[in-house]
Order: sequence, then structure tokens, then C-alpha cells
Amino acid sequence: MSLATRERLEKAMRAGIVVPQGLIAHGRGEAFDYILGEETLPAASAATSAAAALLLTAKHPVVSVNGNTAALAGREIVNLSLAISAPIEVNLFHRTRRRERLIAAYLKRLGSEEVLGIGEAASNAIRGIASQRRRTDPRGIGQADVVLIPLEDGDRAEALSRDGKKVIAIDLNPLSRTSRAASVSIVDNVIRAIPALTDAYNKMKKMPRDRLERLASEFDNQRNLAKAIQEMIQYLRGWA
Ligand code: PTJ
Repeated sequence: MSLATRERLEKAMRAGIVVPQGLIAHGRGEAFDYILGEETLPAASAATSAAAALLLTAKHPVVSVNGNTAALAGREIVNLSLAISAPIEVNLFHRTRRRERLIAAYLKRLGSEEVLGIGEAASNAIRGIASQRRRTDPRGIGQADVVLIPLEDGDRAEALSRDGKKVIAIDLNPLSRTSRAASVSIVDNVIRAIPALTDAYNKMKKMPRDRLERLASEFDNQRNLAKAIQEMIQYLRGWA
């Protein structure tokens, strides 16, 4: 992982976008990235195609953003949101008005027209979540059928799935509750995964709808997670 990435996070923490806990989360992610060889492996690419198929067939897709994601891949997230015509919603675990506004302002500076989930706009609640993460915007995650949640803790992925929404997770840890609960888990770094998802979406745009629906419905997330773990083992075997 580059020093520049760590510096970017540190700077974003001093600016109030990232919380100190975000640096700990990043350290956990880095450890998993090392055992992937810091590159996108085939299981992640397969999940990316399934995620693009889900997004292409969704009625109301929404991109959820937290502090780490904004700091690590803000520009890429804005590009994805524009490419797939899905709104961005700020959803924070450590929620404060100041952080919501800072993140929304940052994403707007990068080209996002509107950012949902700010202040009173986050008036809905997801059942079964105790944290501030339960709050959602009725125009965004509240009415979404597909939600992209990069770099999350497990509670919300489980609750969103219980509410009948399809969840696309991006998480370097294939063992996490988020990865297990999602419909499609991309085991990769958000820095690589978001542009890859935008590319896949653009390439698959012209595919017939029935083929996209098949691609999405035939994707077996648990099996693909097992494949991601196998790829990690294979990479480590090379070193051993
Ligand atoms: O900005 P907030 O207030 O919403 O808080 C964000 C954090 C990240 C602090 C909060 O969501 C959190 O504590 O998350 P966790 O429970 O630490 O989970 C983060 C997951 O993301 C872990 O499984 C990490 O392995 C993984 N991860 C960390 N960095 C990356 C990553 N996955 C993909 N790309 C990364 N760069």
C-alpha cells in the first residue's frame, strides 16, 4: 500500500472527513490487501461483473459513502455515480452534522450534483440497527432496490438484506459479516474496485436485459467468497 494513500487518509482525518477509527479500519484492509498481492484477483472480477449486472437491472440503485470511501476513492465514486445515474448518499457510522456536511461538500467539489442523507433529509430508519447508520434518506437508500456499500461494518449489510434490498459490498476481508451478508461481495480495495465497476458497467450496457438478469441471479456469493479465499491461499503458497 502506498505511503501516499496513508497520507491521504491522515490528511482527510485532520480535515474531519475520516474518523480515527477509520485509520484502524484501513490497517485491517491493508493486511488483507497484502495477502491478495495488492491486485484484483479473478473472484473480485467475477463479483464486479455480477455487481454491474445488478446495477444495470436496478430500478433505484444508490451508492452509500462513508468517510474512508470519500477519502480513498471520492473522485472514482462520483464518476461511478454519474455513469450509472445513481445518487450518492452519505451514511456514517460515527455520524455528526459536521462530518456529513464536510463529506457532501467534498463530493460536490469533485462533481457530484446532489448528495443525499444530509441532516434532516436522513429521516428514515432501517429496522434492527442501533447505530447512527440506521438513518437513511427516503429519496435514496429508503427507496433503493440495490445499494452499493463500500467498506462497511456488518450490521447494515444484514439489515438491508433483511429489508429485501440487494447489497453490493466492497470489502477486502472475505470473512467479514458484511461480505457474508451481501448479495455480491467484491473482495478488493475500493481504490481498484470502484473504477473496475464503472468500466464493467460501461462495457455491459449493451447486453440484453435477460442476460444481465441471469448473470445477477446465477451469481453465488458464498461460492465466490470461497474462491477469493482460495486465491489468497494460492498467493501465500507462492511465498511459502
Ligand atoms: O466514516 P464512518 O463514520 O462511517 O466510519 C467508517 C469506518 C470504516 C470507520 C467504519 O465503517 C468501520 O469501523 O468499519 P469496520 O467495521 O472497520 O469495517 C471496515 C471493513 O473494510 C473491514 O472489513 C476492512 O478490512 C475493510 N477495508 C478497509 N480498508 C479497505 C477495506 N475494504 C476495501 N478497501 C479498502 N481500502
